[in-house]
Amino acid sequence: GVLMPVPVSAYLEQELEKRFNVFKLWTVPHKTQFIKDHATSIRAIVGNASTGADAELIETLPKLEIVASFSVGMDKVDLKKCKEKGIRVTNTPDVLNDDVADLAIGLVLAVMRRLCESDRYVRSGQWKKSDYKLTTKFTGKTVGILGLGRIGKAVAKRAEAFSYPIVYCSIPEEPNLKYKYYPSVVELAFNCDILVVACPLTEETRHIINREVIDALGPKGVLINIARGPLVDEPELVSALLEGRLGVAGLDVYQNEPEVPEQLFGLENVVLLPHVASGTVETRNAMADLVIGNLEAHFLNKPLLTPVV
Ligand code: 8YV
Repeated sequence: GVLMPVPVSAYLEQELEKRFNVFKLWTVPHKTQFIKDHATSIRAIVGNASTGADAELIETLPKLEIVASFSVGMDKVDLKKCKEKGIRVTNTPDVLNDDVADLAIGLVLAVMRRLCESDRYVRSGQWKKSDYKLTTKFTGKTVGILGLGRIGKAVAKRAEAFSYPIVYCSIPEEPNLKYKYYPSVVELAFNCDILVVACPLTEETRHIINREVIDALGPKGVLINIARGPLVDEPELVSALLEGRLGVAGLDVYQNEPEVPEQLFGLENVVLLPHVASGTVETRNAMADLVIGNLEAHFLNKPLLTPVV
């Protein structure tokens, strides 16, 4: 059997049900009891970016062989525990790079050219009553990318059409001759106009965007986060936006989703999206196919398509 703690994709559910006995945890009233009752028949978990497999769940399932996450980010899976217990782990890399990078550029344009605010200005009838204020030019500004991995590179490729120069910081350092490297995120923030956060969330990167980094980006700076909420010290971000110490922010992810700091709701210098960077039909189906491919490979004793552990 395959345990799904949360719904992730209707197409994936349907395809899994053709092949496996699927336990949909969100449909049962007493989850802990249900897991106990079925513990010995659950051999796989399919979670996502919000709910993966923590140590407690892994310990409850003695027959667990594989965690196949419907996400590229692995911060909600206890990888150490999986390694210890010989449980395989897979994710869904690459198939979502284009969408996430597209959305990062979309957010830059949205915040710098005030697209959402302009839309509200037209809809509310303000156009007839007041002049519209000028915005800020994107082309020619410096884009800084934190994390030049699969997604960061896709962002850089798109940014090349707008930005000069492109600069980056990556932990560990990712050699790239095309773009200028800064060894620290503070230096990166100090030397760019637009900072795009595109690195994985780990113990080392939690709150990597702290007050010092936000202040280095400054009152004209643009912060874009399409990675993970906890990479940013959220209360610091909120106060910087409220106080005008940071220019604008485009956010797809938050510290405690689906909670979003309500102080941001009244601000015009933010664009807020509900964690949708990979959310196109095409990409979500490709992610689902990877999950299925990995599970099939595992149960047929073939090499996994996208192994993490
Ligand atoms: C998803 C994500 O939004 O891949 C990731 O790491 O955050 C996302 O693509 C999520 O897993 C969809 O359920």
